[in-house]
Amino acid sequence: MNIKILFIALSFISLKKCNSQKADVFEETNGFIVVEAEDFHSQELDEIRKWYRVDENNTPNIQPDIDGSHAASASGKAYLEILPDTRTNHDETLVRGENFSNKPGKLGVLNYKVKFNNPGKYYVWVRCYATGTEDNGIHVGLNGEWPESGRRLQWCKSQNTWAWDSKQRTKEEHCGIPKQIFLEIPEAGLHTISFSMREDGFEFDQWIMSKEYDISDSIQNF
Ligand SMILES: [Ca+2]
Ligand SMILES: [Ca+2]
Ligand SMILES: [Ca+2]
Repeated sequence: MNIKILFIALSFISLKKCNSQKADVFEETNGFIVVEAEDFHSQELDEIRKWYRVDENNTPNIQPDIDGSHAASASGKAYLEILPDTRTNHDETLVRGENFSNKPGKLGVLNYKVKFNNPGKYYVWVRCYATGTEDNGIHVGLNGEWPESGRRLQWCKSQNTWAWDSKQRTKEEHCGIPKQIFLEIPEAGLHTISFSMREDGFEFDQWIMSKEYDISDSIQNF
């Protein structure tokens, strides 16, 4: 191989690597950060339920899964879905530790690395696509811990479309209470933000952490 061909080959390899590599560490600025769900750093506890990437060229063939791809209308034309989805409605059997986990950090844990410049309290928002009442819950945690304020994110309205929300399901209010989903970042520097399954079939497009609860001015597709 002459030098010129070698150089072209190496350029192609490095370009390809660059194109396929996602940011390993995200950075918060001005009290705000938005991250694509599909750009996670790592996944754990995925033997029973696992997050699969769905995009315009790829729909995972994991059954059961009653609905089709929603990639065309997702941010970045890609999202994650936790499959299989064995409980799509109230009449199907709830199996704790399998298709449901009210406890956070037990099934399908996604990790994201974030460099925070401004410590303090951040509200967590998630963009999800819910088709029923049994695929619309998730948990969020920080540095391997799962505080009460990160448990049971819930969507009720806006079914069958992508929707941003930040509400916590409680015994009294099944549709969730605003301003109760937040994480306290203790100090500036690198932290791990994690999400874990509450209900299988959850479709996860993006997430936001924001010091202001109202994010409507910050994003276009709110
Ligand atoms: Ca589905
Ligand atoms: Ca489900
Ligand atoms: Ca996305």
